[in-house]
Amino acid sequence: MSNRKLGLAVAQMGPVHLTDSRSAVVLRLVAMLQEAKARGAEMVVFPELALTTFFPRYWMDESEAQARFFEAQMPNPEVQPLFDEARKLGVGFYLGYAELAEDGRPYNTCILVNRNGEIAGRYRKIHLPGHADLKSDVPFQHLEKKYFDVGNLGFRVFESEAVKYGMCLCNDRRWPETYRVLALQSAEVVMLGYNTPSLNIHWNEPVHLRTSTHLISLQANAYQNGVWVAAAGKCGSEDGHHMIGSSVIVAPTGEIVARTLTEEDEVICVSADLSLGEHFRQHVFNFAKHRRPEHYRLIVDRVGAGEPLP
Ligand code: CDV
Repeated sequence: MSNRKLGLAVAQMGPVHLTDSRSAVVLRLVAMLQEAKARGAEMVVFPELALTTFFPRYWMDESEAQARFFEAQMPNPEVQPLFDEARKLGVGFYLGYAELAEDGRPYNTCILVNRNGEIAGRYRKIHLPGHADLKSDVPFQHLEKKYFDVGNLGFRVFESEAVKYGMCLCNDRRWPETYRVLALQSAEVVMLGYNTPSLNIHWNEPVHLRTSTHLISLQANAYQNGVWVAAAGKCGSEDGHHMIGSSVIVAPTGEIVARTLTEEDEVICVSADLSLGEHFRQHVFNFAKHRRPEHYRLIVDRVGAGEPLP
């Protein structure tokens, strides 16, 4: 078995307020990239929609949202310093942002940038939570279904600097299908960013469960797929709207090996032994040997739960 190590960091972000400029946010990202590199990182994971506040909580016209919060080019002059620093330091990163694609379609997107500062992979969020209509009886909205199209690139694995990376975004982390599709492409590390409000506007969920279900999803899926999972949150109170922290790096054992302590900008970093994932994939989760896809048909044939099979 190989003994391959990856310096893997998660750069959690504290709040980004409505009045914060992109340039100010990028300065924070650059500072965390530098700290991560000094602590041995080769890959740094930033949150979902890292450049702006979590704007799907606000109702506005799509055209206004796109003008204020979306990027039509990546990199663009405001974000370029992050790409430049990555190349200078020789460190890669994952970054979530709102993308206005060339054809004008809006996506909740993340990119993989390699150690040369080049975009080496792109993912557009598939599991979009929330609603598209205005809810008048809740303290805030969750309008991802209004502002974003469902991602059209699938779950893909990108090999960069000899590491196989899978990417997803926030709500995707709660769906086992996400990780399994990536693991079937031999992903070694799954990277994700998230913005998870501490209050659930859809049903009355105790606040502690928000963190508990976040961690359960990451830990179970890391273990069941033999992958490292690196999850970066944007957290704390954005203009009075609180989001959970608890950004983590999870080993293929399902154990949390690093976890943030604060709800502010904070870097955690580990030396991730990629051979640990190989161990699980060759034994208990040896897919080629043990999977029985002929008995999993319903997973792709049905969307919602229905009647028992005849
Ligand atoms: N940004 C997200 O996708 N947030 C969801 C919330 C709505 C539950 C999440 O799964 O954390």
